[in-house]
Amino acid sequence: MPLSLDLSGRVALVTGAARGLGFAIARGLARAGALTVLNGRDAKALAAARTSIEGDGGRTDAAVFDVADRDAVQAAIADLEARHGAIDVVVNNAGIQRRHPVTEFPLEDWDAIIATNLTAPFLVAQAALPGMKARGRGVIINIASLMSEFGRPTIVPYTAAKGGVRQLTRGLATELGPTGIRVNAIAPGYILTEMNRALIDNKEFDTWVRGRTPMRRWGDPDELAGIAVFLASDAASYITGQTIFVDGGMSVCV
Ligand code: GCO
Repeated sequence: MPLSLDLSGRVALVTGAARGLGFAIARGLARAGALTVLNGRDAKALAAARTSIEGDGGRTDAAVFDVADRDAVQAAIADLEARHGAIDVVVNNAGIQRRHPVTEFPLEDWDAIIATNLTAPFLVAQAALPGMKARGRGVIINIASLMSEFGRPTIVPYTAAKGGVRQLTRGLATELGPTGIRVNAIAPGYILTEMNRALIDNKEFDTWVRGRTPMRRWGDPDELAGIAVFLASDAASYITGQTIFVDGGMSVCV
């Protein structure tokens, strides 16, 4: 079988794609030939992201919906399938982060983190699966985290959610294996994104990340695009249920 990374003819949906990891992954999938649908809740930001990717030669569409709203997800997926005939690849990237000592963590912040980081990937997968099953193929890529495996103070809900994303990936892969639908996860380490701005700007934290990471640096969002293209492609045809850490080595050293 040819080692093909070509995504021509495929339609890929990336949630939370206006900026950061989602935008970098969407651009990577478009560069590999996929018609890439960018999801977010800010139509203006999505339009700017689309212009950037199309200026790069990519083909895009946009889908404005709240990934945590089941009815909105169902309607959006139905609309995309009507417009594009199929959704071949789903990247569940949308995520939020809140940081508080666990004893002071507001329940509404817990609820928001679980809704966006864990429930939403389930909802989007559940909406996309009927079409994928009908076609006998499909790829779901969930964005997990270094925190799927490790903890750190002040981000307990995020850690719980991302631990769940790893198991969601395994559960979906197990149940869907016979259908030809593959489900994998990417676990980023410390990446230079706006979600991490407060950490990047904190000299002490920045020094800790660089010292704790074998490659002695933060990752760039574009360094997540390659693994996304690979997992979406036929080159990964026998890979499912896996979580791939893209973290400069942080997850393997003491
Ligand atoms: C934090 C960060 C991390 C990173 C990333 C690591 O507060 O420690 O937000 O959670 O964003 O998820 O994989």
